[in-house]
Amino acid sequence: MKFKKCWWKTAVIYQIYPRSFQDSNGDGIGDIKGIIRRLSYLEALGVDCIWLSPVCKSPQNDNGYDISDYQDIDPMFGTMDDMEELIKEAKNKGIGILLDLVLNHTSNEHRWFLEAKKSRKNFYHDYYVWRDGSEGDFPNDMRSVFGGTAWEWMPELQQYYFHQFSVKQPDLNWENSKVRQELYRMINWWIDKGVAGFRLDVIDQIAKDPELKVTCNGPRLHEYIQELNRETFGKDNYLTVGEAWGADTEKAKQYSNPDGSEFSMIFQFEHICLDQIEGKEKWDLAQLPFLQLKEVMEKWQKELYGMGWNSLFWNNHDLPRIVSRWGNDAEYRVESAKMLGALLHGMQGTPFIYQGEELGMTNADYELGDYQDIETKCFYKDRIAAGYSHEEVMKSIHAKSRDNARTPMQWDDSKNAGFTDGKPWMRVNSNYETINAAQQMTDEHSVFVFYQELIRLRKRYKVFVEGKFSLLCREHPEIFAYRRQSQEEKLIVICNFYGRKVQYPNPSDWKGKKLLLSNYEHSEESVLKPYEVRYYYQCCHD
Ligand code: TEU
Ligand code: CA
Repeated sequence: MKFKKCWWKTAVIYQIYPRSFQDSNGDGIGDIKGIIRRLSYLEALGVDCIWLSPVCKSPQNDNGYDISDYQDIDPMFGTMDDMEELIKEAKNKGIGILLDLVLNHTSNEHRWFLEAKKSRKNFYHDYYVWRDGSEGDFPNDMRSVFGGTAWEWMPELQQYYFHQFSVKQPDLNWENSKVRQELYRMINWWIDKGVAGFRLDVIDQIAKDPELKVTCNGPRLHEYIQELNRETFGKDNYLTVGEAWGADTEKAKQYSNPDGSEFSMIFQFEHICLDQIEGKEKWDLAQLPFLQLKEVMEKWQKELYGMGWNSLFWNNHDLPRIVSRWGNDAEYRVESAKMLGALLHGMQGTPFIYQGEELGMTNADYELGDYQDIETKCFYKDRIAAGYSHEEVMKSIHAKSRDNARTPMQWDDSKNAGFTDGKPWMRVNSNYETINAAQQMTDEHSVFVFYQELIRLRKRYKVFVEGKFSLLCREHPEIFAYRRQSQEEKLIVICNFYGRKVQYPNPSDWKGKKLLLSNYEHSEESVLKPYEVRYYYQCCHD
């Protein structure tokens, strides 16, 4: 046993999207050597682990989520030696590396697929999901997440293969035990390299059953996950987090069962899907229903208490920037970025910070031609073909494109924000001269210093990890407030979620408690300023 039981309950994770983090060789693309160079920045922030988005060999059709060799590093990112050095150097700083495992599909350039498509009799053919048919007559009407049909015709085999994502991401056939065993061998190989855990890409889609038109939560899903656990990371207390868009709280309890039979935790997306028209796509924008946000957060906090474990996140490489989304990235950028951070970090679970979130980085200020993401490009084509206007479509893209998260990291105010000496693969946000790490590391009022403090507080007071959650001011249309309570400690979190001053209805909630943290220098006691947040704390022994 290398890892202490449940060590990840006190951990804070930082997600790196390698392409956009730090370039070291001037080709305009972030790489592993670049990450190594910035480890001391992460050490200063105080995080325990890095979740590294995929760096394995890939044709980069979906920025590395299309893997052509799980046991090699893409030359764009460096070499296996670089990767080993990263693992070692990070460990020296007390930082673990979480590998992103893409087990639902491979690239169509993976050796297995190249073999599989040679003939129906090939050993690897059954590694993927095939259906007989005739050209143009699809096996059924299942759709790809990136638009269009999920079936691709292979004339040489007179068969279709199944892809939930792009045509270049054929789905693996988990029903074939050889596929599973091969993946387990690969994972154990990475375990031997000294990683601290794994993030499992779209793990709830591995047990698909096209016959039943099922992708999420297929009949054999938990059987597969438990086997995966037993054969690989279950042998020690690795941190594992499964991406599960289809999870409700009941399923989450099973995934994060304290008996350790599946994962440490999952990413669920109920809160993330609130600002879209119900039953439609993320692109179909709706106002955030604030009372519902409180309800959803409360439900997850309560239901998993003692029964499982939550991950806490606002951002990742697929999501728009939270400060632009539910904060105010103009007038109150700093205040609202801090408030949103503190709102989340006061809850029970393991917090994930996405690169640049700790700086209050904003959505991309892009024109159509600047966007690179395959999902955004497919969406634009589909909607224009469906008769939407350019303006309407661009409004959705500005709000929800995955590229909002993928603009290069803003390190300093030099050319290209210090991200690269060359031409960046994607345009740097033009606000880098005012929003950058160098400035914020020396400014005691910065978002960065505030995040440092959030991490420090979580390490210092057990109530952040253990306290039981109860919602305060339930019906209040502008205030998000809650209490965390453990045997010995109490924490009160008070947030003004909007840009107007508001009277806090029950100042007695914080009577006799110490102000631990706030995003304003002077508080007006019972009045909350725009996006104001306060932590109040009390220990029974005081
Ligand atoms: O994302 C899963 C997924 O379903 C996303 O495509 C999601 O629906 C979309 O981003 C919301 O806009 C994971 C990875 O995080 C993503 O980057 C990959 O593209 C995808 O899997 C395929 O591997
Ligand atoms: Ca590079």
